[in-house]
Amino acid sequence: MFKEFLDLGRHPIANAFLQKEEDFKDEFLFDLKVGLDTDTKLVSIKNFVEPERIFNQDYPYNTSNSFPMIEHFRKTAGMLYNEYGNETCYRVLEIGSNSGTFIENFSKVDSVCVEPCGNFAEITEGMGYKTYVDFWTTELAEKILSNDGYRDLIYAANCICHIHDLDDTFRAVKKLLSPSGIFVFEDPSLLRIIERGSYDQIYDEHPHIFSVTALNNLLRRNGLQIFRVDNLSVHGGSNRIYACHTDSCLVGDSVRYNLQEESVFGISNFETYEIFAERVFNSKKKLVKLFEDLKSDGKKIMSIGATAKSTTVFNYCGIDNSIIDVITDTTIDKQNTYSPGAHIPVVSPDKVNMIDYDYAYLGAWNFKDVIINKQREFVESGGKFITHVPQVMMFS
Ligand code: DWN
Repeated sequence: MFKEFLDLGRHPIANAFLQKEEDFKDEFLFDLKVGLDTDTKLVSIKNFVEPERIFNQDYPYNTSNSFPMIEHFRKTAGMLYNEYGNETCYRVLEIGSNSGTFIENFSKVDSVCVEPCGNFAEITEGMGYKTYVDFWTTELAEKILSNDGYRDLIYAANCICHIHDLDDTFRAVKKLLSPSGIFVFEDPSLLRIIERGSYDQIYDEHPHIFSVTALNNLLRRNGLQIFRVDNLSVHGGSNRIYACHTDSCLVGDSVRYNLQEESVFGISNFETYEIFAERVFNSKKKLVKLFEDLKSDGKKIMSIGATAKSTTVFNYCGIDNSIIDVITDTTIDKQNTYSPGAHIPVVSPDKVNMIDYDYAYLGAWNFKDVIINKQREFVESGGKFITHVPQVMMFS
């Protein structure tokens, strides 16, 4: 049974940046409500947005724009190759290959990409990787099986939690995975989100927020089994899940440890989510009050990182251009646009003189250290940062 616990109000598509002011009136909005499935323990949003509205030719999030993520994928690929690879048998498939930052570490001959966003599929095709421009389904898995054969490694980063029908997703993996193959995927951790109050990880692109507990239930009923879990620091705390065909591998201690940690934390108890919802509401009240106080003192505020996360914060908290003058982002496709829903101008960092501002809100708080390092002059001239994770605060 789906039990709702959080109502974040009306929201736009988190990455649908608007090209011009005339586009504001036609903006698509939906009710962003969140609940727990009391049977599987899966946390999901209530109203799924059709994936074609989100993942299409105009999808702007490009992993290549975040140096820490390029490094993360290089290291991940190296680790997987060293620990599970074999020179004679390593047929890879990446679901949601974006701009190719993971797959570029693997052979062009044996690797296959799946990417529904045409703009990114073109990039991996151009790099020499066979790319299916499609959504991940059992139908597609059957097609790949007949064209390209079984896969020894199926990998997906920040992608599986984007897919509505998880049973179909896992059945599709089961079909295509070689008998001794592994399915490795990483997504934000529900436990870390609740712990850190980072409700901004909830938006249209994330119809599900995964706990290891829920994944264990869902994978099992589709003939797959988790055998290892790595806790990662990326994106504010993610889990990398390793799964195999049921009974084809030994279940490691990390699985028991994570399930136990989540159980002690209360991940299956509805009360945990009611407390989280209360915390989210208080976070909004504090952030809005802080911004209002700063504005009434005549302070100038900008924001760094036009993230999907900041779309959630700005729309939930009703923060617009009267509070935040401008957002900077290093992604070319987001520059010279307006942020979804809040309609704050987004520009290249070169267009903003940081020392003209008193405060910088961290839309990309997950890259806090990298960003702060680049902003020494801002801090030396008295500038301060604002974040809401793990709590609403200012710091320099
Ligand atoms: O799962 C998802 C994750 C991986 O990426 C998606 N559903 C959408 C997206 O979420 P996000 O927009 O919250 O992701 P990031 O990785 O937090 O985005 C960081 C943004 O900040 C990028 O647009 C690049 C920008 N940036 C910047 O302007 N200056 C990043 C750094 C490090 C910087 O110094």
